Amino acid sequence: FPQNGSDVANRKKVLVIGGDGYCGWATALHLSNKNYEVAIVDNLVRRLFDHQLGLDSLTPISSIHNRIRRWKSLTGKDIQLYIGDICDFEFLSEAFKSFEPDAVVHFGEQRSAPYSMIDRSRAVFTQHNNVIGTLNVLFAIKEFREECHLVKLGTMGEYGTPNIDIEEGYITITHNGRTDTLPYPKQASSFYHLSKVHDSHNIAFTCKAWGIRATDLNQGVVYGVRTDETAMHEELCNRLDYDAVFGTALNRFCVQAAVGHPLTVYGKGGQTRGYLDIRDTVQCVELAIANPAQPGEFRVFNQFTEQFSVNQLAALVTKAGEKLGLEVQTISVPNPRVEAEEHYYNAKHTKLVELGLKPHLLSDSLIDSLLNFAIKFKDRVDTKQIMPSVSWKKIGVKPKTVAA
Ligand code: NAD
Ligand code: USQ
Repeated sequence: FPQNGSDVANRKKVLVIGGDGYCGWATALHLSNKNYEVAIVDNLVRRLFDHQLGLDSLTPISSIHNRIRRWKSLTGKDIQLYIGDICDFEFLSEAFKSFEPDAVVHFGEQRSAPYSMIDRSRAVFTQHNNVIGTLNVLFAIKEFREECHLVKLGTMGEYGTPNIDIEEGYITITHNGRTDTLPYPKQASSFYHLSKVHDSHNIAFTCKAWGIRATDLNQGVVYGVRTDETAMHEELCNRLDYDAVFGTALNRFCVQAAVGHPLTVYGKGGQTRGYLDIRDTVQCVELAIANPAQPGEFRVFNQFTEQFSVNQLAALVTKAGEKLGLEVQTISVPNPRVEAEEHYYNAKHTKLVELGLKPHLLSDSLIDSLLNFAIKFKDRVDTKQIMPSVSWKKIGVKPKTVAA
């Protein structure tokens, strides 16, 4: 589908940092399909973590080069590729100057809480990679592309689990007779989640000081694997992590059910979080780009569609598994994390809905399809990677391996 010159000139240019990862790959394809001009920045460190820790995606994934070639052959659309580390400011500057983005979507961080709690060096790597990477993006926008809108992936985990309702970014407080609207208190509970808190503060400050326009998407836990675009060809298939370091709750439970491993509920299982389908991740990011923040505005959206406790997820997967003839057991695993296991949780999430989000709520059919996906690839599952091996309390300075 060749583009004529004026079309190309009018298309919004979006730089997707972390575009080879789970959320980033799905988003890059979605935006390209929606006729945005897309470039991916990634240093492929996520693939390196797999090699270093002996892990692998449930689904076989193609190299980033083959992914992009396949996309071009199927749709005629180009995705540009900049391989490099955003902590390297010279590399990032060149990518900015050559692509001239109108929006930057920043997924490019070390995103696993357990990874950040393996040992001192991984804790330091996580905070350095995430905080300095984001600072560099802020400086690049200031220096080369002042009007560019930053859409930054934050996390619902920045708020922790307070005993009051969680607002979207800000809370209005009356104290000693005076009232102000202030950033909502942050109580993160891993070095990873804390890196997101530090990012949010740096972004808020630069919006105020330099007039940068930014949207912080405090995303909940993502589940699912297929999006319209990644389902078009096996070479476009997304990654699906099920191991105890990078796998997240519902995705892990579906893979565990498929291979006959008991579902690993940590502690009492009352831990409640916001969750969303990966098809809604791509929708939310597109909505944020299509409706940019104003210059100087630091906008915060809570990006999830439903809340579940870990016990509720285990019950849903058990029911869906039984329908498919699987015998699903659940075990209570001593909690490797330090977190509340029974708590109040009620988080607002209306701003993206106001912008037009049409959520894909968790349904039996989604769990069925995720389970069937897991069954299809069950021979690729290394069951030794399922039980948690990273402890929040036992973290120390000594370099650790996490092999079973
Ligand atoms: P992912 O690890 O699959 O993808 C992140 C990508 O960023 C990887 O491809 C990695 O190679 C790249 N990257 C990391 N550091 C980089 C650097 N310094 N320079 C260039 N590239 C770099 O993670 P994901 O699950 O796709 O998450 C994406 C973002 O969304 C993260 O910021 C994460 O914190 C956030 N998020 C994810 C979830 C979830 O459930 N997966 C939930 C909430 C928020
Ligand atoms: N949990 C279990 N059993 C498991 C795995 C997890 O009980 O086998 C529990 C955890 O203890 C925790 C909850 O489920 O209470 C969620 O854990 P998770 O591993 O699914 O998610 P989390 O560590 O919070 O991190 C993931 C992503 C991260 C993102 C975050 C969004 O890896 O990038 O920021 O979800 S949120 O949880 O809203 O902060």
